[in-house]
Amino acid sequence: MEELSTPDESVVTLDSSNLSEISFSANPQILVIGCGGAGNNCVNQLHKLDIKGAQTIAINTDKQHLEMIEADKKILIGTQVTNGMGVGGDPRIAMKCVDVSRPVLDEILCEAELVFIIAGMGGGTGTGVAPLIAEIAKSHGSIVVGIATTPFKMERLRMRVAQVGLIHLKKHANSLIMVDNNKLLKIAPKLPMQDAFKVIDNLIAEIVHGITETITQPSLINLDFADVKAIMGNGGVATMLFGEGTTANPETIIKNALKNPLLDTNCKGAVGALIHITGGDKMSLQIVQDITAGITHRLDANANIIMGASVKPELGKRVKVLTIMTGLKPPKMLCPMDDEIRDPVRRRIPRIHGGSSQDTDLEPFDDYKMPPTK
Ligand SMILES: Nc1nc2c(ncn2[C@@H]2O[C@H](COP(=O)(O)OP(=O)(O)OP(=O)(O)O)[C@@H](O)[C@H]2O)c(=O)[nH]1
Ligand SMILES: [Mg+2]
Repeated sequence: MEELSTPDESVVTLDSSNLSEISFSANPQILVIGCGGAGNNCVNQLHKLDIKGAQTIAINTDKQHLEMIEADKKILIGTQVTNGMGVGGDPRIAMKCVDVSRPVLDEILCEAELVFIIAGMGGGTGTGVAPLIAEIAKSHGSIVVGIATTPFKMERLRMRVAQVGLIHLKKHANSLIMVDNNKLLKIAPKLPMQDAFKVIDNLIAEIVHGITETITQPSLINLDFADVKAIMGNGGVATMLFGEGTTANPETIIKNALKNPLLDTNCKGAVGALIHITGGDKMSLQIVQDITAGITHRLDANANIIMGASVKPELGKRVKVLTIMTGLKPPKMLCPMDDEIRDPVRRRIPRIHGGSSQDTDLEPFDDYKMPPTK
C-alpha cells in the first residue's frame, strides 16, 4: 500500500488519492466515515457495493486493521501518540489522536454537506473518535448522521464506555441511528461471530448506499438532499427496520420490516421515516405505495414520511425495504447515563484502562473539549 505523507505528520493517508481531488459539483458532497474497527468494517462493505456519489473514508488509530480495509481514503490518525498501534481500548487516547490530526480532518470535512459517521461503541477508537468527527463536521455546517452499534450485553465494561460515547455522539449528530448488536442473537443466532457482524454491517452499508444513490443517481422515485435534510436534520434518536420478500406478497415484507427494528424501542412514536425500497424491474408503483403505507400506518398523522425507490433488475421478483425511523424515545441505554451526567456525585464509570476495579471519574472523557481551530 502506498503511503503518502502529508504536511501534518500526525496523519498518514494510506491511498493514492489526494485531498484536492474531493469535489462534487451538481450533487451535495456526501462522506461516509467509519471510525475504529467496526466502523471501518462497515465502510469496507459499503465500498464493495461500489457506492456512487459518496466518498468512503476509514479512520483508525490501528494501522494493521486499516491496511485490511478498502475505502476511497484511509486515514491513520494520531501516529505521534500511538505509533499506529491503536489505543488499547481507551477512548481518551483516541480523542487525543483526533486533536493532533485535526488539520487534516478539517480539510476533509470542510466541504461536506452530508456526513454519515459509523462506529461500534464500546472500544477505544470508535467511541472516542466518532463524536469528535461529528463535532468537526457540524462546525463546518454538515448534516451529521451518526450510526452506532451498541455492544453485546456480555461485553459489560464496554457497555458503560459505549453509553458515554453514545451520549457524546448524540450531542453532536443531527440524528443518531442506534443499532443494537444484541439483535444479532435473534436475527442470526447460529452464524459465526464475524459472519453475524457482517449481517449488521451489510444492513448499515445498504441503507447508506440506498439513501446516497437515490439522492445522487436517477431512481424510480428520487430523494433529494432537502428530503433527507428534512428527516435527518433533526431526527434525534433513530433506528433501522428491514424487510424482504417478493412482489407477490408485500404484506410479508411489511410484517418482516415491522418486526425487525435494530433497536429495542417502540417505533410507534416516530416523527419521521425515510423509506428506501429496491426491487426488480417488475416492481410496480402500487407495491411501493402499499409497502410505504403499511410500514408507516401506526405513525402519527403529522409524521414526516419520505420515500425513495430504486430498480435493480438483478433482484427479479424480490423487493427489499430499509427504513429509518426518527424522533424515537431514547432507549434505556441513553437514559441512566443522562441522569448520571446531571448528578456529579454519580459521575463515575469503571476504569477503562488497566483492568483495575477502582472507579475513575468520567473527566476528561465526559467534558472533553476540542481545542479551537487555528
Ligand atoms: N456490527 C459490528 N460490530 C462490531 C464489529 N467489530 C466490533 N464490533 C462491536 O463494536 C465494538 C467496538 O469494537 P471495535 O470497533 O473493534 O473497537 P475500536 O473502535 O476499533 O476500538 P479499539 O480497538 O479499542 O481502539 C465491540 O465491542 C463490538 O460490540 C463489526 O465488524 N461489526
Ligand atoms: Mg480497533
